[in-house]
Amino acid sequence: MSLNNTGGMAKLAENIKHWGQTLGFQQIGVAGIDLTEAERHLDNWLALNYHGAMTYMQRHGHKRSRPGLLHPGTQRVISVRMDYLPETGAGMQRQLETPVSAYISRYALGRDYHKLMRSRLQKLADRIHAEIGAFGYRAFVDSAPVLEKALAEKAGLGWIGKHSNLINRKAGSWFFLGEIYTDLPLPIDEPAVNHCGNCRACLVICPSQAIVAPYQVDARRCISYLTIELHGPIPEDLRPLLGNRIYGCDDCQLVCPWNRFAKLTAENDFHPRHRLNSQQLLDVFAWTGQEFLTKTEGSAIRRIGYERWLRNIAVALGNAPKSPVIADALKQRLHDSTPLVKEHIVWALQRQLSAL
Ligand code: B12
Ligand code: SF4
Repeated sequence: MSLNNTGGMAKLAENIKHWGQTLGFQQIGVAGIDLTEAERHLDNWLALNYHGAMTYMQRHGHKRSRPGLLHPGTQRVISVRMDYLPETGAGMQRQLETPVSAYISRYALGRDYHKLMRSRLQKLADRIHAEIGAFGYRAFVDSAPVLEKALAEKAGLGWIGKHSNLINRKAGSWFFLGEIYTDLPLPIDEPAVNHCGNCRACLVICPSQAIVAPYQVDARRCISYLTIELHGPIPEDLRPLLGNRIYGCDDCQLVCPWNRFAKLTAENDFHPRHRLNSQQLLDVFAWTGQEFLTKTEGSAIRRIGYERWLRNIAVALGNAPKSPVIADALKQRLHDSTPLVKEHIVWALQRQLSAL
């Protein structure tokens, strides 16, 4: 293929989209690298301390919003998305509304997406290499300081919604993002247009009022942050708001009207392992450290470790309807727990025993 003219680059971009789809990506787009507006929002978000203890969000200066600083020579970003939803809304809603059930975010039920998408992106880069020879690139899936949503929006994959996730008109928001930074001057796609309109459903439903204004999430209040990213104790005033969510939170996406158009995942690897979509709180609380490791092997859940796993479940048990069985299970774990877990168990026991 001759790349010496714009026609050659346009043909290559068309081929990349086709190869990407055969590799399992639902959509592929090309963005330029000017993220000036997103950078302003990012700087503001950091200045307000909305990142909480996620120090990695501020560690890299402007590398996150200036692709050329992260990977010198970058001219374009090939942005991809992959659907991950393994089941329809009814199953999720049932699990969420049953207080003794353990709700785990749908994105984390199967194999860790970082691994799966990285290897597919590498295959896409290899395919481009096979066609045109050596070219400059680097592939990312939430693995480096990259503003994935802003890039995907520019590449036409969807718009950043009021809950701050990327939404696609025909596919909702239950998908992951990944990208290839490249020095190829591919033609740039049209950015996506915002279709949130007057809807405020996500702001209203958010259990912890973490969406403090449209497009602004204060991570310190977000249940996803509290159950996954936060290492220490969960602030006491927020614990009741977690309900039975023990790993991540999907409420703002569950309520989004655009998710009526979401497609179920085509990846077997994203299907629930070890019935993680339908576990009971008492069962997962009873897992030994070894069971935790076995049942979360290859899953994103593993990175929070056994201690935070128990911390989160203790909070959910404190939020469950009062029951002597739950109180007994909490008491039994008291003696062999770390100080962090113990403190959360004591909190849960106080709530369980207060009116028994
Ligand atoms: C940090 C992070 C988090 C943090 C903070 C979330 C956040 N909103 O930033 C926490 C732990 C809370 C989190 C939670 C979740 N995350 Co997360 N997270 C990230 C990460 C690593 C960086 C996001 C980022 O850059 N934040 C910085 C802030 C400034 O960005 P922002 O809030 O999106 O703000 C943008 C706009 O809203 C706008 N903006 C900001 N302020 C203002 C103000 C005004 C007035 C306007 C008009 C606009 C505006 O500009 C900003 C820049 O574009 C990305 C991966 C990556 N490298 O990009 C994944 C990522 C965003 N997460 C993802 C997922 C799946 C989730 C969860 C759904 C997981 C779950 N089920 O628990 C939740 C969703 C919570 C939510 N409502 O955001 C996916 C989202 C896929 C999608 N369809 O969009 C990503 C892209 C990972 C991936 N590779 O797929 N996440
Ligand atoms: S993930 Fe949950 S807690 Fe976080 S913003 Fe969405 S609804 Fe709120």
